[in-house]
Amino acid sequence: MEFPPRPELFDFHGVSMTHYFTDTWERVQTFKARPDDILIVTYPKAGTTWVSYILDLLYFGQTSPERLTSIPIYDRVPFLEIARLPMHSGVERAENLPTSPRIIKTHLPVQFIPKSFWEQNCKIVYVARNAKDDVVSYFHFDCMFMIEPDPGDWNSYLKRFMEGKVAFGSWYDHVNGWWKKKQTYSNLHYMFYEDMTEDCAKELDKLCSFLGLSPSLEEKKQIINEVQFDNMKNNDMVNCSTNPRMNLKISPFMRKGKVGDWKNHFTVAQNEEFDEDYKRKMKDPTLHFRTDICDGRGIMIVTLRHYYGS
Ligand code: PPS
Repeated sequence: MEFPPRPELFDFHGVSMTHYFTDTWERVQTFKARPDDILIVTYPKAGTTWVSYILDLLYFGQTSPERLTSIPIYDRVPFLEIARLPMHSGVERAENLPTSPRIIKTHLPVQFIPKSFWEQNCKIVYVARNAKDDVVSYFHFDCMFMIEPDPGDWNSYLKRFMEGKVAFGSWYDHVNGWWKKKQTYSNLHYMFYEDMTEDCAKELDKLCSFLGLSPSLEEKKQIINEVQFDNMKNNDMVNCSTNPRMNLKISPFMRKGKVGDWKNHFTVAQNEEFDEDYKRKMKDPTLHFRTDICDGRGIMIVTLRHYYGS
């Protein structure tokens, strides 16, 4: 398949963007949110698809199970600011969602969120992932996704990530901006990829309590099973195998799904430089990220204990 040329990054109101995310800007900004809309917000590669699938299952898994096998997750949970003409834009897809609630995804930094979401006091779920694993995941993604700017080699990519010269700008500004918003906007649930990996059941409970949902124990077990990495990787409706712009031979969308994979990519020198820079940018002691957690066996035991007792 012939892929179109990769887009250029440009400065858009202080944030690096490509035209794919700004072409429908007016329509994004004037989007009419409804009070029961739920917005999933992430910096790219933080676990958007994982949480999108969980929310979709929570709301529609029991009532419309046929959705799960017939509609790809990116159509069930549209990406608000994407514009890949002549296809329907993210805004159009969101507007045409037949569901209630509508679950919508965005990667926008907090200052770019359409004002109707605030006016309608919509529930917002923010997912954050530690910067080191995020940049590794983003690098592999940019290598294989032809609508992303050319990533170049790993070393230059890492530098550009630190400078915020990737689509959606600075990871540091994004996670901090949303963390700060949480202090004044109570309908915001801020969650971490690492916590999900460590104890998905606990995070699911917290999410349900935020959303005001009380699924049965059986339903929760089903969801936990359904959203396990291997099950999602083998599920064509969520693993992006239906997306023609992704060259999955270069890297799968569901790549490793691990905390700590950065250790396989960062050299000692890169790690030292990254840590120095990180300390300068991440001054808020209340926002803490983990770049390591216990191993997979530990995780499974934690999850099983949560449901079955020790
Ligand atoms: S995107 O393109 O921004 O929407 O990507 P996003 O979905 O945010 O992030 C993709 C990364 O999340 C991993 N992932 C998971 N990890 C663990 N468990 C589950 N169930 C899961 N689902 C998605 C996915 O593998 C990507 O991370 P990497 O590190 O590249 O594997």
